[in-house]
Amino acid sequence: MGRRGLFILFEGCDRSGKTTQSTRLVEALNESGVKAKLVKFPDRSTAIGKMIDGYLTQKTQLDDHAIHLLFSANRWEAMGQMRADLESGTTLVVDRYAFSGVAFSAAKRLGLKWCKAPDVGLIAPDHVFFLDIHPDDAAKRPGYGEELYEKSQLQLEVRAKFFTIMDKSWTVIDALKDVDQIHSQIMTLTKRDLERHEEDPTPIGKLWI
Ligand code: 2DT
Repeated sequence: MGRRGLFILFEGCDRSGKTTQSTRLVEALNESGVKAKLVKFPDRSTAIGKMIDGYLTQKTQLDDHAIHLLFSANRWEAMGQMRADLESGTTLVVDRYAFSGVAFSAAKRLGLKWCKAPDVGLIAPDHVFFLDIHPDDAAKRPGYGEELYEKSQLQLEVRAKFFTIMDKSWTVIDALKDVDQIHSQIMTLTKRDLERHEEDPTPIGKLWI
């Protein structure tokens, strides 16, 4: 059997360029012959995702705990497909995951331990790229402020929470750098990861255990 795919994750505050960079990485990997697929959380297309979308676009209101659990459930419902893709050799490039879940809910004052619990056992990423932007700079980018969480004070707290939950497997990238420069840095590191995995494959990991 061939090697499993890698799980590359992009995290960061709103308008940090995650969607641009994750899309470009998938395109570049596919062009270089590495089978790769983009996955985005929340996945607003499912029944759970539609509830999340209603909340984020401020059509409905939900208790902070309830929405936290819906975000987690939205990841759990994707696990079967993600595992199948990784096992069949597809590299997954993921735009937000459980770390966003914890950072946003903890910024809303839910306890860190409580926030992490529902995501225990999810597939763990192999490498996390954190696109770091100060909320004052994010606020200058187009489209900022359209959704519920795009407020500078909350984003400041989210950013601080991300820094408390990240570990040495994360790469922090200055999101104000040139888009092409960021892309080539990420591509170089991803190729290095793929080479290491080719020489010394590791099994799919689990979150927070
Ligand atoms: P996008 O703008 O990237 O679609 O994100 N969020 C996201 C949470 O609060 N918890 C989660 O588990 C996830 C994945 C971050 C929509 C918003 O939803 C927040 C921004």
